[in-house]
Amino acid sequence: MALTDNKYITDWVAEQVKLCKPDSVVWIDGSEEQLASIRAEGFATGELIKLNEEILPGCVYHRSALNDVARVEARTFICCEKQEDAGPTNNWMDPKEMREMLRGIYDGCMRGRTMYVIPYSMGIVGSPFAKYGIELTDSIYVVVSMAIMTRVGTDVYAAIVGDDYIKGLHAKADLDAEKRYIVHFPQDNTIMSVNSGYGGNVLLGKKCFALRIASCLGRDEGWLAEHMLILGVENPQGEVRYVCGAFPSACGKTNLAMLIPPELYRKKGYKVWTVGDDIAWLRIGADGRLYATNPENGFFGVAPGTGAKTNPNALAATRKNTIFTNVVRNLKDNTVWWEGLDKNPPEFGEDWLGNPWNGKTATEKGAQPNSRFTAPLSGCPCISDKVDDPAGVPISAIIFGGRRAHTAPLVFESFDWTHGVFVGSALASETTAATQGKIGVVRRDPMAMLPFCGYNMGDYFAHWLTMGDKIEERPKIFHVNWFRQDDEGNYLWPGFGDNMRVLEWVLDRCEGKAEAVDSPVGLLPREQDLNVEGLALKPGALTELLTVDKAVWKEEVKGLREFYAKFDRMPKALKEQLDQLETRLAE
Ligand code: GTP
Ligand code: SPV
Ligand code: MN
Repeated sequence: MALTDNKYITDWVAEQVKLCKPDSVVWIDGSEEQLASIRAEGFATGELIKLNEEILPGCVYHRSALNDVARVEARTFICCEKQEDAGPTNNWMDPKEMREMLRGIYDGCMRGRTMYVIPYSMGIVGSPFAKYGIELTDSIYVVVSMAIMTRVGTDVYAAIVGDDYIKGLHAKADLDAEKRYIVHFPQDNTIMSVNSGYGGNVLLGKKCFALRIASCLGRDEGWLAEHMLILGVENPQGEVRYVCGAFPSACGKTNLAMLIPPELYRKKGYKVWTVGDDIAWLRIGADGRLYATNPENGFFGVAPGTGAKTNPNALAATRKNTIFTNVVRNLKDNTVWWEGLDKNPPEFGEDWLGNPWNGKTATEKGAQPNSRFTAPLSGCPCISDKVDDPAGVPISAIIFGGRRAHTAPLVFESFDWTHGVFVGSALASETTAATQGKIGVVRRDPMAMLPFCGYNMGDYFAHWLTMGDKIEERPKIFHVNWFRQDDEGNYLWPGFGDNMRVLEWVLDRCEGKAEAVDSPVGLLPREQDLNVEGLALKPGALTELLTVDKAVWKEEVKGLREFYAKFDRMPKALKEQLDQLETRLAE
């Protein structure tokens, strides 16, 4: 039975039912009772596997299809009216044509299945900044995941006014990769996803809504939807300063957001608090400062590499009520394992494909490189007490970063907001397993938003510039690179908890307490400006980490010029920044 009498919702659901022809429709109310019965159904069909209730209470295991383990950018579309409004970095198709084609794919695709109606909120229900969505899906995995990642419940229906909600239709269909489409219609606030069961393609509140659609809303309403972590650094005086960080997929947002400072900082009383690990909605507050909220309610984090040494907080967050996707199953005690968890892989395991896997002798990886955990925010030991504050947290600094083996120094500061926007627009990173395609090739990923900006990125850069004009106390903008390597391919910087040392310089710069020197690319710390006490850096490593190689950067400028040339709508101010960088490099 429908749980709302809002005609804008019931009519739309009825239309989708007519199209997809499910055997039954279940309206999700968000209650634990209902979720438990849906999980039980998942256990019965094998879509979900219950894990060891003593060791991992409330946790389940799930596998997605072999050909369906990451986002598919080539099959992701922004179908606004005019192609130029989608811009040169998005796939586009005429919205009418796309709807027509999709109709053929969705027609009857839920026969023999149940359609679930999920009412969800991005942000605190009823808060002025919350946005609502309804996702229709034929996947139990989606239902239980959305219940972790977003705020699901009947209160969402009461909060929706008229047709002011994002409509999402997801169908697994046949999981046919050739007919897989992730499509956004920003003018109708509609998302259609078909033939996938992988999180990033099907948890429609996340990338599709909170980034692609929300970026369009932000453009129209004067705010920003960003692919950013949000963290708070508490100093020994008990004051907390907040930082946002945009790094491309699988480049360290979750890890930085949950950082545990090195002992020497902990002894002094430093702490890091997590507000968000993937998405930030940024608005200008009444006091003229920039405020960030995390629209999500959970973490959809990369499993491999998450261990007691690298990210104990993330690991702790996954010990209860978590869904593990495409990791190794330990058949002996019905738990999970992945590369980088510990040095004790299971002997009697099952790899992510479901084949027998002995971690003591295996030559192949057991977990898919983009295997993930879906865990509630509330399970994270370092979750900020501001995470549920509808006003959000005031931002002191914005950090852009990527994986660059060479080129980018450990950290630099931009000269001002406009230069900072330029630095964001120039962000590049080696590709990872988070998206289908080749891994390890450098690509431009402006503001880490290349796959997530729902409109023309030239307009998006202009929007960033305009936001800067409106913010009274602008955050300083920085660039970091934890991934610089020596000639043998070893990381020069220890990363993880030790990134605190860089955060300290960043925040001290914001308060005018730290020194910096000029370089062609921005303001750099001198070696003595970074606290490296107790670090066993290789001789010369720090010097190299803080070196700007002009020859390498001249190549970078060339690449950037090619990238900029793709845009008709590149703001003049950014083109001038590029010219100025080139001039500084020639000096
Ligand atoms: P998405 O969820 O895809 O948006 O990714 P993310 O940016 O949250 O990435 P995440 O923090 O999950 O990191 C991905 C990988 O980078 C993991 O395998 C980490 O172990 C590795 N990583 C994170 N931080 C560091 C670091 O400081 N140094 C090094 N060397 N590796 C890191
Ligand atoms: C990313 O790829 O940036 C992610 C994971 O955060 S997904 O939700 O799959 O997009
Ligand atoms: Mn992400």
